[in-house]
Amino acid sequence: MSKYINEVLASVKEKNANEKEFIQAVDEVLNSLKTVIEKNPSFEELSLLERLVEPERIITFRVPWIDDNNKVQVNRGYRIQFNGSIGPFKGGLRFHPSVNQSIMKFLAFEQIFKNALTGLPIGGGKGGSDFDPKGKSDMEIMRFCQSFMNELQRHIGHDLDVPAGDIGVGAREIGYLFGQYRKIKNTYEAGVLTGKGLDYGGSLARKEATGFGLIYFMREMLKENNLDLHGKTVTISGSGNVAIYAAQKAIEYGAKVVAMSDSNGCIYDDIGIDLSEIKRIKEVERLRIKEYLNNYPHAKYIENKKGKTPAVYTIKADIVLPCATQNDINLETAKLLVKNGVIAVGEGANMPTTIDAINYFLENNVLLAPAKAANAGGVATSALEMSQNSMRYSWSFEEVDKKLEGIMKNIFKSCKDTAKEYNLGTNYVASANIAGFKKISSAMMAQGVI
Ligand code: NDP
Ligand code: 2IT
Repeated sequence: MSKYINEVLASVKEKNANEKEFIQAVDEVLNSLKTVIEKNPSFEELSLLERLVEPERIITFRVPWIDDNNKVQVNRGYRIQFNGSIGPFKGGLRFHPSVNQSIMKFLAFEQIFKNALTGLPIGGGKGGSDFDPKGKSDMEIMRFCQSFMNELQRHIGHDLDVPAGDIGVGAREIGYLFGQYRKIKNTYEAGVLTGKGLDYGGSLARKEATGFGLIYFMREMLKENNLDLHGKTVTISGSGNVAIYAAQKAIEYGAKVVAMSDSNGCIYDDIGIDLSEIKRIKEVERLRIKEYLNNYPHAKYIENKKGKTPAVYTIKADIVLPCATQNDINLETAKLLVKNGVIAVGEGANMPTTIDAINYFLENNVLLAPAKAANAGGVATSALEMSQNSMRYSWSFEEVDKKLEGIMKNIFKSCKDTAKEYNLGTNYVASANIAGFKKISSAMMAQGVI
């Protein structure tokens, strides 16, 4: 690695010593950039990397709300506005008890590169709260969202920062957040949030976009390597928004999805999972995945064991799609997957694979579709939602889906072309980082020392 990169990385580790996820995300990106940095001495002269790893702004705030027992609860809210050089800050909101500043910063940092790869004018941001939506009533969710927006509204806007969903935040939460924003601001600013309901400015195909986009990317990556999805066995970690629509598109392309999971465990259905039942359990009833066995008693439920490989990864598959959370696949899990013959891994989640596991996959010729590229379909379609809001117009499902497919094909092409230019073989992890970095660095350099 170049001396400059080493120095910046050392300083990131020192300054953010307790932010292990953020350090991991920076480490992975900076490690990919050696050749690019060495070719451009002006990056060091103008401290470009030091600026790139420092968020433009971090906002943290108190979120007090009243639960159904009239008890006052307090959570911590965040919005990280990491890099606005190519457009308004853009990225999801995550509501999960594990949320902390490190997780927010890693997500916002990755979002910069992902958003650049889409080719659309969106900067990188992320936000959320350590609020746990599990077991909360609908009214508790609403009161929490309203209180969260009471503060967040000061910091967002359709030309400033545009949040959307992520773990624990879907159409219901976006609805409550949007309602509160509209009430406080007394204006109909549709493009301030994306992932809205279809009745009030949402885009068709946004719900499906991350999962569909992941499979479009996977299709392109497999095609480039003379493979396809047809007849392949697929396992998916997670059963939320990304997992469900990745499963739908994979099934449409002739793959057989045999396992899906939630944080408690996985279901294994060797005939192929009935996705309409998963949608009922997760999207409508909001129940645990093991409920699947009630109507499909031939299926198996395997519970996760603390500290052990998540159950879903113990099942043999050709294609594995981590669509749950970060660091889901560590080295031990990667070794098991390789032993079981995996040919491709598609990262629907953000940073689902640890750095040593990534390296192990690459050394063992597993095709790896990296999150920043492969799951960019969600945010890209969010940007299409913003366009439609600005036009006060909406496109059909087919129109949006076609644009999404085109965007994912372009993203794969830039990963492929960059891999070729830098002699990276099929290391799309590095090539996605380089392709994203090129666009951001060029915009930052053009805009002076900011
Ligand atoms: P959802 O809340 O809809 O679903 C999350 C799924 O992941 C659930 O099945 C959940 O299980 C599981 N999960 C969450 N946290 C953990 C954990 N700590 N351990 C094990 N399982 C967990 O979220 P999304 O589908 O929207 O997001 C999934 C991933 O995709 C995230 O990494 C997100 O950042 C990423 N992503 C999302 C995009 C989007 O448009 N929504 C776009 C790009 C990336 P349980 O219900 O038991 O918690
Ligand atoms: O990680 C992500 O890209 C998202 N959660 C989607 C962000 C968005 O603004 O649609």
